[in-house]
Amino acid sequence: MTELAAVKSALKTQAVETPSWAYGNSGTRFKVFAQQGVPRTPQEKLEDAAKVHEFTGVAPTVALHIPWDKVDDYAALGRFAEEHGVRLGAINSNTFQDDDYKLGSVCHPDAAVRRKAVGHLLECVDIMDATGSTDLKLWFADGTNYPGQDDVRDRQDRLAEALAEVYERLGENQRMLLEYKFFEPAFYTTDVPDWGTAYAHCLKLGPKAQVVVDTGHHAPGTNIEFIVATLLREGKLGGFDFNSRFYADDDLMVGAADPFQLFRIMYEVVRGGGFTPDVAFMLDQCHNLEAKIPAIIRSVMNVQEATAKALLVDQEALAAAQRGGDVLGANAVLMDAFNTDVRPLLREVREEMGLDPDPLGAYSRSGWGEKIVAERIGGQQAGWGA
Ligand code: LRH
Ligand code: MN
Ligand code: MN
Repeated sequence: MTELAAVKSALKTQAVETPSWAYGNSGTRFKVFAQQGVPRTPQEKLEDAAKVHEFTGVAPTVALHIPWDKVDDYAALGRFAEEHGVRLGAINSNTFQDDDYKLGSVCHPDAAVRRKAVGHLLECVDIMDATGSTDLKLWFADGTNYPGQDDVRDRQDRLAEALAEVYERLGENQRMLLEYKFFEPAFYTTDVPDWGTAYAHCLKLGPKAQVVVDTGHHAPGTNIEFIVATLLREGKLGGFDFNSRFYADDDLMVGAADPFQLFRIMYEVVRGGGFTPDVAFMLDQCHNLEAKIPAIIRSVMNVQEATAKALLVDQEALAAAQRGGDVLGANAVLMDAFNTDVRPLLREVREEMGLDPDPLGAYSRSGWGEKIVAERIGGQQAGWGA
């Protein structure tokens, strides 16, 4: 039988990192529907993130995206975060919004453009030094649109060279998380399209290079939990960018499209011993229609629910059924956990943490939503859909 106290204490130590860009206005290439009260500065994004942490108790860090969150003094921004009860988390690089990067960044055929891109990545490590962030999250939009456009093998060499230079610059307690995505904005080849390519680069680089799984970055039908299990077995799972998708990289609230998939992923995390600070649970979402802070609170709760269910799997009973070749029995053990209503358990966990058992209700009653609408005029764009 699963020990309930152990499940509860694991849930209390879970940490979900929220992304600064999810607090700003975002949209699609068709339209950004601006919302009232959204942050105008990185500091205001941190204030909102602090509210998510205040009401959930499990969102203590905030990921930054550079240059979307550009400030003069990153150490001061880190102090600002701490004064508000949160810390700065992963530094996300951006080598995809500059005109120079039309044909790629670190894989660009022109060495001068590659230099510029690597310069940005090194600057991100400087920012990590100032903020105390341990993770550099790299996602490259690099790729090609047409067969023959560039040499795909040479592009891999350029990528490896750039990554090696950044890897060398990493400090003792810093690591790089390499994110893959199968397409978009490139439509023919993408230079880091899948976990295998990311894994091969990370393996060559060394222990400080890890793969990050963005749940929205796979072809439909991909068995993401298998990738998670494999990366954990190899000691190469650095973390997640959680979101959900119906079609492509939709960046919808995690657990909204397929809570069963999220449960299966979390089960492999638990099974593979990945429930440690070495595996970062980050959100990477955009809230184009829905109110942002409540959507992020909801997302954190969705991660908690999937985690609670994964922790409730009776692993002994499962192993026994598996050993005995009891296909239906084994499946039933897993489904029993998935079908458990864990909301009462999570309410208890929150009460034991000194929180309101209903984070969304508590946020709504706090008046923060009305306050920011009244005080913040002319909110900032997240960076997407600009
Ligand atoms: C790319 C991505 C990557 C970026 C973020 C804003 O699609 O998932 O993580 O940094 O979106
Ligand atoms: Mn991502
Ligand atoms: Mn994405």
